[in-house]
Amino acid sequence: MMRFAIVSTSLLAFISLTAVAAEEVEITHAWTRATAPGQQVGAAYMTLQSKTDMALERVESAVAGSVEIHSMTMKDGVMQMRMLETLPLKANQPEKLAPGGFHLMLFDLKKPLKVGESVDYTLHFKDSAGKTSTQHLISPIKRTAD
Ligand SMILES: [Cu+2]
Repeated sequence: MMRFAIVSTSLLAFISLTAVAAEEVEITHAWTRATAPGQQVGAAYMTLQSKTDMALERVESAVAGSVEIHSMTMKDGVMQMRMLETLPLKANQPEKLAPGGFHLMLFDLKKPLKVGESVDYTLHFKDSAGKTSTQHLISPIKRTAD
């Protein structure tokens, strides 16, 4: 009986560890736009899909002084960019960050972003219960989405 109890406890521990390690938001089509020499601002794109209602709250990268979540809309024939406090992700509904729409804006770049290299990001999420989580992303630097 004692042995059975020990086995089932470690099995439970294993299951909960696996659950924590599983990534709750699937990140695909990630890329960061290459910059010209002297350019201080960059942009990054990706598709985010969460299994549950979630919000992207904050993004960090060592290559940028700050990273903002932006939307881009056409108003009276003029492209307008707006900073978002959070980017809501509906369960199982892909949210595309792509040129002309949502994007991450990188300010105060520490170095030029060169094609063939990559940028590391830390994405901070919060679910509808208020639980926060982070995910790391390695995004290749490209000239276009290809
Ligand atoms: Cu922007």
